[in-house]
Amino acid sequence: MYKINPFTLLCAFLLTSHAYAKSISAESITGLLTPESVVQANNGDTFVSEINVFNTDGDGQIKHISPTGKVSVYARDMDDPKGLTMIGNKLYVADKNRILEVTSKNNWRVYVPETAFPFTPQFLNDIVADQYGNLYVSDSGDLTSGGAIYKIDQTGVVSVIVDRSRPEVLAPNGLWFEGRNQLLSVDFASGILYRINISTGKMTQLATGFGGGDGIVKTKKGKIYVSDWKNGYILHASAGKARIVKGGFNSPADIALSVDGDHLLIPVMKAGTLDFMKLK
Ligand SMILES: [Ca+2]
Ligand SMILES: [Ca+2]
Repeated sequence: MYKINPFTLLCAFLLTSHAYAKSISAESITGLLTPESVVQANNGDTFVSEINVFNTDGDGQIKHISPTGKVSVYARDMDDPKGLTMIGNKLYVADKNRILEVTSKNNWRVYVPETAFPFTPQFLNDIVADQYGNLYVSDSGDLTSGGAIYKIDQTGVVSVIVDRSRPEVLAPNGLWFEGRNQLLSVDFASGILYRINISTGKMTQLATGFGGGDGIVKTKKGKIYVSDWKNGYILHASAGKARIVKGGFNSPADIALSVDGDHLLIPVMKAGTLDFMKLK
């Protein structure tokens, strides 16, 4: 259920890829309400966060898309839900200034309230899990100069990995858990992709030119894809630079990898769609 875990990806591929590849992967899901993030469970269930109206509380929700493409509301009454990730069957949601835990349909609670953060969050954005059940969440701050990346341990305790005291931290957005102790992170203000050591907070620049960098995906083969929300591109990192894979998306947000590893799932925020892009 983690965004990257070779073993679960393999299991999911063996169990579900046949049915999945013949169903929703060929389509674009339309009529979504300002979709921001997407995650796919091993059984092919897909969840999309819908901000609906920005800065309007109570109108956000999570939609469920079945492996056959049937769309329904899974959890409602959220504020501006963005990043999504899963630990087991539970869904974790970065909802503006707090983290929510969805245990089943229409059943959610506040997992980490605003007051549990060392600094008041302004714009919680992406969220990822590691194999130990820790969560990592980005706060994009005012989207130009500040923000932070936090770790949330299995007991819900929040600690800082990096914050605005570092000049590189302008508006952390997309995250990807990598290896045993690293995050990939793209900054929405600078368009720079970093690798971050979770223990030390050391940031290493990997590549530049991602514009309004939003979501990150790393494939089984190690290829890194990033969405550029501001300029409508899906890009990949190559020799320190962003290279265009495909353009023309109207604000592509937090992308994910399908469980079969063959497609990018792209919430296209201003178009209100979830697009599927086959990877070569
Ligand atoms: Ca809203
Ligand atoms: Ca995002």
